[in-house]
Amino acid sequence: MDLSTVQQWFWFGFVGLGAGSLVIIYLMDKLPAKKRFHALLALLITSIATISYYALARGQADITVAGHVVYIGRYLDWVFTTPLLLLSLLVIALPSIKSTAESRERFSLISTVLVADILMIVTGLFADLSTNTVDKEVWYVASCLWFLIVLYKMFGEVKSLAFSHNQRSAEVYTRLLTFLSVAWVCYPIVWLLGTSGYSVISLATETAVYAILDVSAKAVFGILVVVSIAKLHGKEIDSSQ
Ligand code: RET
Repeated sequence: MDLSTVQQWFWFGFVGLGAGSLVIIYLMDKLPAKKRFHALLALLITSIATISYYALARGQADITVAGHVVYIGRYLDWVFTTPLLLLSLLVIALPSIKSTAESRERFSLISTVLVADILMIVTGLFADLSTNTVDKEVWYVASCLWFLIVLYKMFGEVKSLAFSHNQRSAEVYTRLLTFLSVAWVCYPIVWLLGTSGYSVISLATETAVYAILDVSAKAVFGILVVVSIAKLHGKEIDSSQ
């Protein structure tokens, strides 16, 4: 079988995310039963991405619009996995609810972040589907604005609420959020430089960078979440059993 470079990178993503899922399954056991949902959430994210990479590699997740190939599978993946990634951080930041008022505040904060994130992906898809520059730029800017709202809320309100609850989990939250943000900021840049934007980089380079980013932002990130939770709850991963 003769694979193109693009296809090879799709398979790299598939293998990387699949392997990440297996590592998360292995680590899940090491968490106290009440904390396993963190690992389940991480596993759900890597599983969705593994499926998406399989479809991309098999050529089942792209459509051609006015001669331009849109990898629709990416957006389908992101529209589920990016809210779940944010949720995995939000449940670390805001673990306990002490009053009804707090629970309402928490609900509206979580919904704002998740809705803004979903709109970021949907408007990004519209940018990719646009056949003229004006539409493309308007949708792109809209998507970036939603992205800024997500970052603003996560670094602002969520972070300060986290510190008002529990210092140790707030520190874990901040560390994971910093890792996540560094990876996430690269996506709109790759998008703009790649075939969806100004085609400054080749499709092969774009696919390679996305694959490396996806493996880092989902598999490596998921493993970091599980290890951090294990440490936070006093169960050393390597000393158990
Ligand atoms: C797009 C294009 C339009 C502008 C912006 C974007 C942001 C995408 C992001 C994606 C994150 C994806 C992750 C995937 C899983 O690992 C849609 C590329 C702002 C932030 C983390």
